[in-house]
Amino acid sequence: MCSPTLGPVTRHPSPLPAALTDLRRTLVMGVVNVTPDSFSDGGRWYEPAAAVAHARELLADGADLLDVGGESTRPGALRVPVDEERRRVLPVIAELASAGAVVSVDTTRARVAADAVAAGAHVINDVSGGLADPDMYRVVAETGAVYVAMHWRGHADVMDSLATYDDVVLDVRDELAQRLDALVGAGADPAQVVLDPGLGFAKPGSDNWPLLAHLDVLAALGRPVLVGASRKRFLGHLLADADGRPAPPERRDGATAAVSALAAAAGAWCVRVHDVAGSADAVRVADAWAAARADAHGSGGAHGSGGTHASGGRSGGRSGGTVDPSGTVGTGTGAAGAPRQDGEHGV
Ligand code: PMM
Repeated sequence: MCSPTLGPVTRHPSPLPAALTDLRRTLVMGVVNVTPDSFSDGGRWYEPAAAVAHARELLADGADLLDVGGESTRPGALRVPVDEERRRVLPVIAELASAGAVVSVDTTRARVAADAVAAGAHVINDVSGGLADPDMYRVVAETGAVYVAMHWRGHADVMDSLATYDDVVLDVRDELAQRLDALVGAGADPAQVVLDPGLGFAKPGSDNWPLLAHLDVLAALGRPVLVGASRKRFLGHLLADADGRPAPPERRDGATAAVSALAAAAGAWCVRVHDVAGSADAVRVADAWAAARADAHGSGGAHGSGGTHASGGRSGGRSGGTVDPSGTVGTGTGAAGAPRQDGEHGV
């Protein structure tokens, strides 16, 4: 599990518009939280018009797709009634989709997912990986939409008490493998599925770094990987001040962009972020780096450092090259995280 060697590659899930699948680099998903209480931006874009305006800014900053959510997942958050969740997200999704944006719906509810796809969403992003709603996999199979299955152990009000692992990387991998099997058993096409380690969800700070450092272990399940590190608590702890006070969410965007670059270098399919501009730059840096490495020395490199990130050619968009269609993904670097000390809310 701890091998730094490169693993198998994954490409885009399907179906997605060619404007995205033509891209070889890691995609950037911009977060549009239509909630009064999300941990890093709660309330700022609660009204549909404000959410749409914010989403347009994210597109201008370089977002490849937009993730629209109507229910906060911060630790301790209470459930939102299903009709309230629908009221929040559906008008925003419909407007963005009709304007040509590629939209994802961040929901754990089958009813909301089905309605969102009918309103134009291409992707169902389910932080529960299907565990919160027994009807979700039927909707995934029937709609044929791309489905992000995140690692999850329980709702926000209880998740901090469920963070016990023998080996966090292997346990998360095995639980995601079970989700993948269950999806296929319910009639979904594996090509629809993206896997996500669920950073911060039932994971204290110290558990998030091994998951990032071993994205190759998740990628070995044969599906694209999405990384959602943006502004999370473990980054706040990493950047704590001299008195040990975690950096506040608005101070975590530089670290988020650094994770995006490293995740892209490790072959992640997509990064989900609040500050799109920083990560849009970061994935392009990772891409240019990998392409230059491949161009100068070819896959496997004359300099023998084990790099095998061939560019796969440049096509579409502003760059090419991170996710190698014939090659490999690698690992990032590890570091020690700190346990939660402050009662702060936020994944
Ligand atoms: N994190 C949050 C919400 N949705 N979806 C995926 N797939 N992966 C994540 O890590 C993830 C997510 C955390 O909440 P936020 O929207 O307030 O950042």
